[in-house]
Amino acid sequence: MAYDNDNVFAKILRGEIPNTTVYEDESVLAFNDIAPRTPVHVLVIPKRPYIDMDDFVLNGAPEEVSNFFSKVVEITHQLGLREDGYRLVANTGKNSGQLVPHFHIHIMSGKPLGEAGM
Ligand code: D5M
Repeated sequence: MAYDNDNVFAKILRGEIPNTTVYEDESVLAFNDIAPRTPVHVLVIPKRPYIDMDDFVLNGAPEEVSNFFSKVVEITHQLGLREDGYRLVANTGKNSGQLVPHFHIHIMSGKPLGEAGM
């Protein structure tokens, strides 16, 4: 499957669609989910084009992958989530219901989330 340059997160990265940025550096962008399902619902994406978690982990450079996950944790700290905790979700492929084909991690928190699901 080829990366779709017209997906919504590609448009956000090109500045064609606005977003509410909570963190940005040369390789990572984090912004609020447009339809938050929890009081804190932030999406973290690599700036380079990967379709999903599988694509990212298998085809990204090892330092790029480890840097990304370090940034995700850094962002949870920046958001003040360490003490009460948070959930990370990375929908991957058809069965997951992944809607946007640019790899992203959902950071969800702000209330007790229960056992599973989103
Ligand atoms: O989740 C894709 C997520 O992306 C979903 O929670 C809505 C969110 N989304 C869609 N469009 C936008 C924009 N424009 N800004 C912010 N968030 C957005 P998935 O894991 O693919 O199901």
